[in-house]
Amino acid sequence: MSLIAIQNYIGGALIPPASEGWIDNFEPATGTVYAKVPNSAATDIGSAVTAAQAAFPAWSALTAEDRSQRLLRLADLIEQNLESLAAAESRDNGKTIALAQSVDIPRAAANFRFFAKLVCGVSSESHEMPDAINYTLRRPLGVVGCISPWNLPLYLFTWKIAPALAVGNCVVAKPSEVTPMTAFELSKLCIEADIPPGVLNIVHGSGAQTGNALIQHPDIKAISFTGGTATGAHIAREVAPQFKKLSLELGGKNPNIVFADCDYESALDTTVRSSFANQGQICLCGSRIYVERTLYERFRDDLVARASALRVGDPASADSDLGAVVSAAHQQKILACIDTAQQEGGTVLCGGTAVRPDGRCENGWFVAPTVIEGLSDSCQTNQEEIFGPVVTIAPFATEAEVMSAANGTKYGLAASVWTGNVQRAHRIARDLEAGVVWVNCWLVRDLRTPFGGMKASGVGREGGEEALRFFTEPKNVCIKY
Ligand code: TXE
Repeated sequence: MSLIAIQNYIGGALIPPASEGWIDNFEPATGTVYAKVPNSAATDIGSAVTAAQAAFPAWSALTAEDRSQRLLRLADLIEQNLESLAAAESRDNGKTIALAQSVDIPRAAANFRFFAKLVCGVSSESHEMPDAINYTLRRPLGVVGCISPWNLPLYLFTWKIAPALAVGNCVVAKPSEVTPMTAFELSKLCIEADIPPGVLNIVHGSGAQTGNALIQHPDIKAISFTGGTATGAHIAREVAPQFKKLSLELGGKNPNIVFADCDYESALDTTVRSSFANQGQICLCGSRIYVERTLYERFRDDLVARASALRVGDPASADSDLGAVVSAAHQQKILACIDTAQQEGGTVLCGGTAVRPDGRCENGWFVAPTVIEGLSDSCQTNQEEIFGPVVTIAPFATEAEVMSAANGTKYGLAASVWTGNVQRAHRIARDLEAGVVWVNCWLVRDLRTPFGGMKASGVGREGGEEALRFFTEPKNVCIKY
């Protein structure tokens, strides 16, 4: 079988990397190589920036409505190709086709649609003085860089690209080299949608080579990054002396706090989802479950029963609840984290091992949904992101105790709280160190709201007008009466 050769999308054309360097692209469910990805070098990034600079004057001069029309056309095309994009995402990432069809691909279309509409309605502030008036002009930055991870490939790629383009920037974007396929498919749809050449450029390659070349390029005005916290720290160090704008969406170690007065079935159902959706590879997944002591044993036993009943297998099959994790290296990392948890004194209540399905997926990278009990709050398992289908569970006695545990990590991305007590819900939401707090729900997303983390989970916010602000430069104009 010949390998699919993924191409860069530069200046409106699909082209191979200048240096002919390639990376293997694997299908996680089977463990086989099925495509090759350009490992682009600084010259490819340079060509993309040149193309984007050439496109910028005309693109930024279009009316918001004109840009919006182009992006809406792209959203339409994503929707029209939902099935093939979902199949491609599932094959490339290991997630179930059902999840890609219901979440990833619809959300990619929604990202373009949402920002295309939002940009048509923006207004800016004015500040009046007795003898003068100030108004704020918001201008696009120029050429910006977007770097995205492998867990929600097209979803997170478009979440950055859409607002950047909507406000008139041109973009050089680098998807994860681990899951490049739907970004490649998107470049074909951009050609079909008549997105002007150079407005969006997609350059594939490793973080060390292509990603570094992108963040170093002197003509890139801003970097929007989602990925690991260590990579975010590296990018922050590199970019700060260049005075680029920087948005970082990083990891999480999110608490789920379950009080005895919660709606039990809803808390349990959602906790199963927030623990294991996408094989636990969502930065918003809850990974530390705290349950009020009076409810603890019942909730723990039901969670373990539900986790054990989840079917792990071929992501293309409608019978699978969980697919494969993204790579062999990631599977090894997750299994090593489970070993560490046991060395730290944790008891594995279910899962804890790799899964080897029969048939075509026997060599794929699967991990059983895992629940671990008996660990201290300060141990590595409860402090470091695992990013797999692994959660810990522990009882708590008081609100003060659980708040201290919940806030006791370096991360601060998301949290979910389950309680019927409205005062407590507000109090906890106020005091949790997290950029997103869900009360009696999880992953309910309104694209207008600020999205991002505090502490080691990131800097800045995406979503709604926050994203439009990030991708523009405000300028105060003062006119004397
Ligand atoms: O992410 P990386 P990795 C967490 C999760 C995971 C860990 C490592 O815990 O186990 O991070 O995952 C690009 N300059 N998350 O190593 O490397 C890279 O090519 C510029 C959380 O896969 O951060 C890819 O496009 N770019 C998370 C992107 O950064 C660089 C999602 C993310 O990859 C670069 C993914 C460099 N020097 C992992 N090095 C979330 N918050 O959603 C890498 N990249």
